[in-house]
Amino acid sequence: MAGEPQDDCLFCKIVAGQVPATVVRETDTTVAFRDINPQAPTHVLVIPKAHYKDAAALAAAAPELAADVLRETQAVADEDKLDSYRIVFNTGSGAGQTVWHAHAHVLGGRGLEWPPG
Ligand code: IU
Repeated sequence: MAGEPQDDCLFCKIVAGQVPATVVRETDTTVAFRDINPQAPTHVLVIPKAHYKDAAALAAAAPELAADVLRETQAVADEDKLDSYRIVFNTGSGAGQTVWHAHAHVLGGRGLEWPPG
């Protein structure tokens, strides 16, 4: 069922505390943790605790929760004192999505080029 934890989902396991992560923020509905393969000095993933396969599914099924995730990206940027930063939701394998639990990448702390690769 939409939103329910999935046994085979790494990020559901992080939410459950079954897989370690460097958590930087947690709310009732979200967790933010540092990416294990950082692409910038700040590279934090913000995820909803509930399982949705990507940002589109999250926004369609639970828009309030999508707003929680977006609000937390701002809080992460504030904590790392970022004036400029990028929020990325890779959606679909062609866009580089590899983990099928919606997540926002918060990237900052260095210059970021446009367009992205
Ligand atoms: P993507 O947008 O689905 O490609 O992002 C998945 C991210 O999850 C990617 O940047 C990985 O480095 C990151 N990640 C992680 O932080 N911890 C893990 O145990 C695994 C992946 I597997």
